[in-house]
Amino acid sequence: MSAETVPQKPVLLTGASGALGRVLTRALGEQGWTLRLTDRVPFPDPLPEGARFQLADLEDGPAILRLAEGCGTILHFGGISVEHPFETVIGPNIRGLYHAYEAARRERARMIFASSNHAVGFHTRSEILDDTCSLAPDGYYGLSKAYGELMGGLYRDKHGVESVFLRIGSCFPEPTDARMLATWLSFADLSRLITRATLAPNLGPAGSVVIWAASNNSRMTWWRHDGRAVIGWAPQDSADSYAAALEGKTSGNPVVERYQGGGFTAIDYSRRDTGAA
Ligand code: NAI
Ligand code: 15L
Repeated sequence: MSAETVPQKPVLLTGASGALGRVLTRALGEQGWTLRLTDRVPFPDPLPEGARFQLADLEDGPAILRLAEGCGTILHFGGISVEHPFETVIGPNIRGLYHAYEAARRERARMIFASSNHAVGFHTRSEILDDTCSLAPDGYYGLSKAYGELMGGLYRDKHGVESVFLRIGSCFPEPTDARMLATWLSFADLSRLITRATLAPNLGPAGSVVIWAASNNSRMTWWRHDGRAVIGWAPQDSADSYAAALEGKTSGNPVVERYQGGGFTAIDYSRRDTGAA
């Protein structure tokens, strides 16, 4: 196996038993990668050759440090993945994130952080965002992702830890509503993205990049300019072929339709209007 397709050191994947963790385990396993998988629930699939799984809670700092020993990359996909009350989010997504960054610092590993479009979800759909746009979380979940990107900045500036911040749109087998005609990321594009983010020899002078992680959807007019050229990634799939079936599939809720974050923005929404002009 050539050094250009397989990382030299093992790769730690948190959230391995989740939807995207399973997709990545299969794809990266097929590429011959040495994977250390972890989650707080058992891994439900057969393990690929070169992979080993260990149950651990992200809130158990020493366990995460042990799991990361010798790893060159941490794919941090574990945690609460949709909107929940603050008290539910804080342990896995804030304390757990801190443990993952401490492990990256100790190992001098690159962090590939599954951030989310919900870190910027309260930007309106008429805005075009660059990777330098202001954070605008649309709930406690999005806030935890924004915090993760800020924590990555701290660990870069203070400790030299490299980070790839993936602002993932909607990564599912296929798009299922009109919003996803913009935000959809195919599983194959995700796997190629993780491959490039891991194997890129460096992340440029800044030491971190933001990626708008969506496929090549012609309706993706909200996001532009990111670090994809630095890591050598270009999405190959597109939601466009689903347009005829999904174009009319909207929510009917003016708040949901106004903002990029869609349904998450309307959860526990208590303004009396539909948002800032
Ligand atoms: P998922 O909910 O299927 O997987 C998350 C995994 O994290 C689960 O297996 C869960 O058991 C594990 N986990 C939760 N708390 C934990 C803890 N305290 N300790 C150890 N493991 C814990 O979510 P999915 O869809 O696979 O997403 C993966 C990552 O990508 C998440 O961080 C999510 O926020 C992010 N993301 C996903 C998007 C998508 O469209 N699927 C979009 C944007 C971001
Ligand atoms: C996310 O961050 C979630 O993890 C995922 O379940 C979807 O809700 C996605 O965003 C989205 O915005 O479609």
